[in-house]
Amino acid sequence: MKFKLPDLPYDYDALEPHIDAKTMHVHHEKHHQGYTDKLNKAIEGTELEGMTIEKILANVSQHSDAVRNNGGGFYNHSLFWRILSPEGGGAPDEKTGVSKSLIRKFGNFENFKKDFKNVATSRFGSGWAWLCVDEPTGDLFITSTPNQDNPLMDIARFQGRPILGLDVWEHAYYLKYQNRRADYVDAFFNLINWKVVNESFEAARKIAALV
Ligand code: MN3
Repeated sequence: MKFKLPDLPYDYDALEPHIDAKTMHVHHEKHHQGYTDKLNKAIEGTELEGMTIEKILANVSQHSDAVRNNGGGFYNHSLFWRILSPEGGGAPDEKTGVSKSLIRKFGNFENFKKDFKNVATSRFGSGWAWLCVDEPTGDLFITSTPNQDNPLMDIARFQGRPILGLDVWEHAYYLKYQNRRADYVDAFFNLINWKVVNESFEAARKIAALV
């Protein structure tokens, strides 16, 4: 059983003008496909074959750099495509759990955006910004990771279950935004599918056995 590149849940040009079609093609068909293929190659014939990606990442300190980098790349991009939508943006429905939890943690939605943007723009070099559910408290927190690491990994400084992630590698924005990462982060806020993020939030809370 091999890992498979997931289809995008929308067309390549659907996120225009915020993320351009050319970037989406290269990012999905070249970068994400590359991580997927290299992950499959790295686990071929090992005890990791057939294991879930979450389980592999949870013990990633015991595996090779190829598994860490490509397993992270496979997981991170799979999450990233799902939380974007051409109908996304704005704030989450106030009645949803994720909205209530965001407001409890950050005071209001604008404060959350400010903190997330700050973390995303200050990550040096390549990496990701995350909104995560802490296990076992169930609280939300923002963090960032270098390269293709993520908070599910046992080597992450701050561990939790990611429910929202932003790719801040230059390959994610350079064609359209060049060095203007902050503008790309602003554009990202117009695309967030809060319905999907809330579903992940509720699932993470269940995993933490808090509901
Ligand atoms: Mn990427």
